[in-house]
Amino acid sequence: MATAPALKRSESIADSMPEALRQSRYHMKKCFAKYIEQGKRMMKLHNLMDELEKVIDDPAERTHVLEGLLGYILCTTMEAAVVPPYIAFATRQNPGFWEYVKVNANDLSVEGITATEYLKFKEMIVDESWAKDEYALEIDFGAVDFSTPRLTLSSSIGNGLSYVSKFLTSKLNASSASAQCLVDYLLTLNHQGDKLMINETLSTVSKLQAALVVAEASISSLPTDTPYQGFELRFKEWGFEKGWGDTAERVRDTMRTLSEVLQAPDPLNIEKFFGRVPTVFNIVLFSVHGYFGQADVLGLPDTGGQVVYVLDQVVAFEEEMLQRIKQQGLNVKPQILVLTRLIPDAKGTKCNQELEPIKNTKHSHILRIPFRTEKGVLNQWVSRFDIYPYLERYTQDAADKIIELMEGKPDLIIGNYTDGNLVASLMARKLGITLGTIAHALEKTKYEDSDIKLKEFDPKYHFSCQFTADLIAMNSADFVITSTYQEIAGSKDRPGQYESHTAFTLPGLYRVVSGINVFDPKFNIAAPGADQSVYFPYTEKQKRLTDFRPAIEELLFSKVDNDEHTGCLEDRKKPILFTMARLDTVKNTTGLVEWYGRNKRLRSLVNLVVVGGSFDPTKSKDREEAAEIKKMHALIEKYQLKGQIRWIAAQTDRYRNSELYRTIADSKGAFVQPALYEAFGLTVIEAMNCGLPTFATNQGGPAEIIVDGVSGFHIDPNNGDESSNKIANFFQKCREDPEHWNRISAQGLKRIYECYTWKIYANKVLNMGSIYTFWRTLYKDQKQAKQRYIETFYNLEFRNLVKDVPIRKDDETPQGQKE
Ligand code: UDP
Ligand code: LCN
Repeated sequence: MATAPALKRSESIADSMPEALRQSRYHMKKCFAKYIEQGKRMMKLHNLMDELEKVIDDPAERTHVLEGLLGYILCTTMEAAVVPPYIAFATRQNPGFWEYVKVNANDLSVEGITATEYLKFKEMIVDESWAKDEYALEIDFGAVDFSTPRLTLSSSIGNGLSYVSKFLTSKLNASSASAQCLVDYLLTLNHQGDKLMINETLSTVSKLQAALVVAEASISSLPTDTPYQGFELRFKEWGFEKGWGDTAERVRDTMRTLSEVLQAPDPLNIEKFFGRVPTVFNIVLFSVHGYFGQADVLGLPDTGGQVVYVLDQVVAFEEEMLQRIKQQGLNVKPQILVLTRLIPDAKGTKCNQELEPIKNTKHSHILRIPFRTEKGVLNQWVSRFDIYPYLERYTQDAADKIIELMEGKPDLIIGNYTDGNLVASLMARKLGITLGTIAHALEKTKYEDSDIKLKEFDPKYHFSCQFTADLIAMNSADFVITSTYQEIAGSKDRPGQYESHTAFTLPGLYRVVSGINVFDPKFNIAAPGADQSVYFPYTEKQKRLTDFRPAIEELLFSKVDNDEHTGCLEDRKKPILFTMARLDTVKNTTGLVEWYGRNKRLRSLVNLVVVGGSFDPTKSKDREEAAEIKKMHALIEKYQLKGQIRWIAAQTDRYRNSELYRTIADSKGAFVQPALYEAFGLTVIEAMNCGLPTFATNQGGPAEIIVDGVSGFHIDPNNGDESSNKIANFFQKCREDPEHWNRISAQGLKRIYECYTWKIYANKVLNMGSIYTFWRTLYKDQKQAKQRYIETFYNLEFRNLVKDVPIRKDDETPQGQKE
């Protein structure tokens, strides 16, 4: 199939399909007759291929068809809606580029159709009368979003920041009015009322340009390290305020950069200048659901990598902000608040405490605000799927408290996940502040056909609320932070999480014909890191946390079974294959155990250590976890793994965990992340930071983190034998050439230092905060129009949907947990 010819860029599927069908008309007639045989239904690529195989039983003939144009067209098909006599195909030749065609199975005639028409086909399968309703609600964000520039290449998606600098360049070059916008913008800068950069004396481009020349000349006679205070008064007379730099050298450099921008704008200077404009001093981050705390929360429902990510993010932001504030010659205390939910019934955690300082920071806090209803404060945790009825009131309560604590409005609001993003967007609108959103993982792509199966999913997951909230947040956002490219636009064969919101339908509710545009320059990839003071290489002997050694020795090798570990490792000399994750189905930990069980060669080479969950299914609060626990016990039994596997219950101490990764590295072992799908995968970078060679799923973010065969390895979670052999080959090769292990370990670390550190992340995101705050002022009118559309959608749709989500009564068993 790989040899099938690609279409030329200019050729559409609709144009080429008739020819493709003609090439093997006889087989195609049979094949399309087969497709429609079962009546209305959705088909995926593998269904289309299976049926094709049944119809063309001669392998040579089949290969001929698949290597032709038709094979290529089928390979670009993401799904097909069968409504006899038609089959409507949703095709995608490249990330972000979709085309829809319908084929009549009787005469094989082909016609290009619009997204709307395609969605109607899908609706016909589940709700014919709605599909035929001429007045069915259509959501079209594209219609109110026509003037902002767009990228055109799939390969540019996710590089928003650098394209915004380019677009700004042409905008500033094009008209003097835009340059005046920049001056007007600089005039608005202040910190708690104190002006920054310039004052009204420099109210026009020409005045500013002239003053910059004078100031630069006067500065050049000063020693480079002269503090700003040494010439502050003179500068003020000319119209300059603080914020240009802490020393003569820095001030001169910033001024020169602005002069260059005003003279002949270029993207590099624009990015550099905005990296220095003092815009962001106070940040509010929202991570509303779950147990958000600094200790004892991992493993509780809805609490995973997001908590780790947000806490590390705060430390990185604060460090970067302190450095920038100092370098710009300011004496300002930055403040960061992480807003979450206060849970009175906190199960021994600190989640019932209102304000908690964040460790390793000077000025950052967790602020917890309870969920309130007409009946008062809600005491217990609620699942993220049931959280929607509380969010509007929460936003109001949170806004009041934030303004009180910060003594004013924040400069930047960042949301996390659907609930945090919705609250963040409501608050950003209310306060008129720049908004960034982060999704970690959008729920929509996790469940097959989650749009048209709305009726099936909604009672349990309230996807109608979730998808509506996601659309509101992603369209309100000034910039979207993602961890990987695939999160936005997927890969060649798989649509991205955001991309899947471009066109979809919720039959009976609304049809989205333009939900989001992944070519919008608001999309940015800024991958997180792992805290390098915790996750450092196993070779840094003097830093090793040796106090944990006895506990880790016990954890890995003691011969007893207890609540913390079960199974034992008889041959201590073997390297250890290690995995650690929440015991969810999607993490596929049991899959790894099964691969290991089946692969004798791998078993002879290494021991297996698994961290996750607990051992008694009856004590687990989560239905999915309970099933995984049972499955794990069954696999250990089935493959007689005792003696070769150590199963350790979920661990909460990140310091001890880091030493565990390093101990595994001491054994010349490896880490495996075998998830069926992983949005990003913090454990992958934790392991790599510790110098542990890593095998990670090729489904999702880890495929981008690791360069296969260089800085680690990709494994296919859907092909266990191939994956376990790949791992076995690695260990076999390490036996023959111990340097092989060292090379992969060193390359893994190199990859991390180049691309996956919190320092890189914080620098990028703060630059976004600065540049998009200016960018949004240039498109004020359009933004306002779009905001009105969003408000209508929120009021008429979201608020109504929320009414169907039951308000939780305290002491009720929450959904998502065991009955
Ligand atoms: N983790 C942990 N103990 C466990 C399992 C996981 O401390 O028993 C941590 C792990 O070190 C990582 C986070 O939880 O920091 C999981 O993040 P990841 O992105 O891998 O997955 P998520 O749980 O967010 O889906
Ligand atoms: C949520 C996930 O599912 C993971 O893949 C991410 O690594 C984590 O959040 C942090 O972003």
